[in-house]
Amino acid sequence: MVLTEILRDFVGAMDEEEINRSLDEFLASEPSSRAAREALDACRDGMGIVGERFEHGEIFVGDLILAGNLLTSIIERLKPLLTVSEDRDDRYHSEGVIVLGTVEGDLHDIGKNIFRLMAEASNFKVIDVGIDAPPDSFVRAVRDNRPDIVGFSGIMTFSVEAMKRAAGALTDAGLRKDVFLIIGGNGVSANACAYVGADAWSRNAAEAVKMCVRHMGAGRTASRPRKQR
Ligand code: B12
Repeated sequence: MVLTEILRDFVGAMDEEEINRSLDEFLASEPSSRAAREALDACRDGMGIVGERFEHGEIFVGDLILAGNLLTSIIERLKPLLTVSEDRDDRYHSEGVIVLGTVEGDLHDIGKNIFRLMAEASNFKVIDVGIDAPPDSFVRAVRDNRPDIVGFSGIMTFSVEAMKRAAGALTDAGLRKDVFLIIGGNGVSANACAYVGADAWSRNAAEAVKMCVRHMGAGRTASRPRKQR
């Protein structure tokens, strides 16, 4: 088994001791940032296993909290590698502004925080409205900061409805047309993207940051100069 698969299984089993041993071994091999992102993806798959175990009644909410803390500590250790990249796309520094938040009713923020970390590493300024963010908080943040991009994070099934409400609130406030709207989280899909009326969707933070960088590049033409804030 390759190390990423081992890591996925230990995260799935929430075996802290083995996770740390695998991570020690991984970091000692002086991995590239691409390898670190693959390790993180493997941990996310491991969280999928944790979710299934919860669904089957093998583990309980307290274990979800523990799993969340475990993933947060893994991210802390991988952080130095996640904020650099050998990809040409990622090295492009965009200087865009993103308003980001986990939509109303949803308390999950680990994925959102990974996206934030990676976006900041690509020189985006991120205004984070936090978790369980009502539509109004997005409207206020967009009005105050005139971002280029708005990101909705959501992982619960009902979060797609909450995203739709937040997008509707931006439209009602006359702000939707001024921003590139991207949605993310385990449950998002092309269908969800169309339903919410977003411009893009992703279940992978690194890919999503690339989309945002590309959007900034595409937006900066002579006829569409950089926003004045
Ligand atoms: C850890 C966890 C928790 C922790 C969260 C801690 C935290 N600080 O976030 C706690 C204990 C709080 C929790 C609570 C609950 N949870 Co929970 N939880 C999980 C678990 C195991 C992992 C989530 C996670 O962190 N994944 C890892 C991250 C990295 O993945 P990600 O979020 O998808 O993020 C990636 C991408 O999607 C993307 N991304 C994320 N955000 C964004 C935003 C943008 C703009 C972009 C572009 C990209 C992007 O980038 C990330 C990295 O690539 C999942 C299982 C699973 N399969 O995910 C269940 C899960 C989500 N939880 C679930 C449930 C049921 C609950 C509770 C109701 C339990 C309860 N009875 O109380 C509560 C709900 C609270 C609420 N109202 O939100 C269900 C949801 C069912 C559903 N379909 O709605 C799941 C799927 C478990 C299951 N299979 O039953 N949970």
